[in-house]
Amino acid sequence: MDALNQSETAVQSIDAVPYPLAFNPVTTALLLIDMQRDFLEPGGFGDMLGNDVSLLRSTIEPCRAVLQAARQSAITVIHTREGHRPDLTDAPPSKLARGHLETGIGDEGPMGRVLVRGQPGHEIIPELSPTDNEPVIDKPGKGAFYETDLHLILQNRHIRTLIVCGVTTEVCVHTTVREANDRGYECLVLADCVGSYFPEFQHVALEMIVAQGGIFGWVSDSKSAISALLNQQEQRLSIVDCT
Ligand code: TIU
Repeated sequence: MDALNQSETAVQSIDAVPYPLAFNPVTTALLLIDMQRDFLEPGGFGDMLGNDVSLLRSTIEPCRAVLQAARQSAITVIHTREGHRPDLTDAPPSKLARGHLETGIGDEGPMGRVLVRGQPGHEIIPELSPTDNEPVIDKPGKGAFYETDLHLILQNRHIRTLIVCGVTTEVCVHTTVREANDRGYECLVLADCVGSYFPEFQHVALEMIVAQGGIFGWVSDSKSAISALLNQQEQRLSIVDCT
């Protein structure tokens, strides 16, 4: 049975707001957005923008648990990283200039050159290191679809549903969810797996996703997602046992 035929038959449900989301593990991917040292560790880009990075670190453990469940249930896992070529030719001058930062994008910081590919700060945090079979999308913008091959990869895998985790909620997570929504994907954002430097933005950004009957998608949490992923995995295994 191919992926598309299976998608018509193996639908599961996950508790979510504004209503349960039907999903098929075969056509579902976990998308981990920008869980990089530059955003989550002291001395990175987030820190240099004047933010308290500890506000994002509460997402690490729930993300790790969801990642483990996704791997166990064999759904597609994709990571993204925001950053630029070492010569910064893919960074808009407006982005480089913004903020009048003392140490900005491309400058030398405590974790190497800020938001530059190949530098220590650009790496995904060790707690969530990708495995060799998990694509890593390097993106120059806030949205994961902008000037990347994410859409192509998702189309080739027949992905329809995205379970979205990462940072920051109102910046790269929101931009990506909006891009995905316009491309026809169903997005489920896990509230405890996305983080903002601004608690009030975290709250409002999640409200914005589910307003008007789910204008951009669904919001749930790590516990519900893990339970749904592992439940479907158990069901699939029991079907295999019976054959
Ligand atoms: N500054 C901020 O909140 N976020 C970013 O610059 N990038 C991401 O959100 N990944």
